[in-house]
Amino acid sequence: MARTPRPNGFSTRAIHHGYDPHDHHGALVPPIYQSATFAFESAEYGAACFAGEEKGHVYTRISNPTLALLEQRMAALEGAEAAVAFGSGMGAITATCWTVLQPGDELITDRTLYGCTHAFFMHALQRFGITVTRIDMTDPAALAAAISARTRMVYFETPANPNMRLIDIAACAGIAHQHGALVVVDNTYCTPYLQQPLALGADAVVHSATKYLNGHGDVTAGIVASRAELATRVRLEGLKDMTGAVLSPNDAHLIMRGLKTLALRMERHCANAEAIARLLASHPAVARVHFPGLESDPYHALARRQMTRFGGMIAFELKGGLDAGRRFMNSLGLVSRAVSLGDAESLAQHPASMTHSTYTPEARAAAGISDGLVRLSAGLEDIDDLLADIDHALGTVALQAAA
Ligand code: 3LM
Repeated sequence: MARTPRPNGFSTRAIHHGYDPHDHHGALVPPIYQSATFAFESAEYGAACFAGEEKGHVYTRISNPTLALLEQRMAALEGAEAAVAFGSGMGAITATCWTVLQPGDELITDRTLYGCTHAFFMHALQRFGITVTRIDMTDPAALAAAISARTRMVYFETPANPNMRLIDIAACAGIAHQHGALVVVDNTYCTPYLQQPLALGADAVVHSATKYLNGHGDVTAGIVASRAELATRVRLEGLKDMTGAVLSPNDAHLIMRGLKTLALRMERHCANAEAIARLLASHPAVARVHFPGLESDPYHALARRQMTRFGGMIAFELKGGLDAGRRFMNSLGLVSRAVSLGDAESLAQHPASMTHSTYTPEARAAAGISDGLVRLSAGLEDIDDLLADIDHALGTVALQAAA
């Protein structure tokens, strides 16, 4: 009896998908095609490639075999037909928006977004005649009330950077599709290991691959994953002509190296974050912890529905506000004071003066990003060392408050 083909699991896809060493002299690790251009067998073949009649590689800003393998793997992990790689997450986000949106269109987004995405929407898209409407999308009824025939795109992060608001992907996608709008979800915080927005109804997923996907803090990169027709448009318009934000083949190789351990790393990031969140929640110096893994968190039930674990990111407020937050950060020894996230090293930063300083103070307040908020990316270190460092820094804050 013939064996029914069983789809490969997540890590098997992350390690093997799209590559057979025997097609490449037995090289176990895919070769890096570090070439900007590709020689044509004949003038006719080159012309046919340009006309789209042949599928050969022409120039790395359009396609490259090393980038193509990363793209196939990311599509396989996100459950997409296709993916496109970029030189940064902002490259992926801007290329998607420039490809899809036109003057007169409306984009609806949540109030909380990564600072540079917010700046791009408010300062660039609006300048080119696109209306950006910011709502509280944690309530799908607010989307239902705001959306209209002019709405071309609904865009959100979940969990949102930096304050861990969660948005119901299936509910918002359902509303958006009734009005013919495209749903784009930034899946950077979760990676496809924890959350699969396309399976929940999103049309496109964008990533800063700089973060967990690479996981080692040594590359900037971005990914868009979607159905093939949209990905081709994003490649030929947003990437090739509008942003030119191409990824280098060497960096694509590093992302693929990171993907091999993505599942293992995410489990450890999640476990470390859960332990840190519990320490923070029980400490007298802490006013509020934003982490969906805590049963008391307002997004706990939604996280259980649409994520497989709660992720590696935490935000929290200290009772002493901004001053206490600064003192906490300056008292850390093992945890680095740095922006970015998803690295092996644990990182702490202050959104109001760093990643989200692109907001006006009023917009930050409306998004619930208080001046005292501290963001922590739980790394892969030994949990006892992390807890000791964080507990020591919290103790410094508590001592100062008592003095
Ligand atoms: C940060 N974030 O520290 P790149 N989407 C999300 C992100 O968090 C980011 C991007 C897109 C941070 C970077 S701040 C100066 C450092 C949810 C980046 C953009 O272009 O690869 O950085 O991705 O929160």
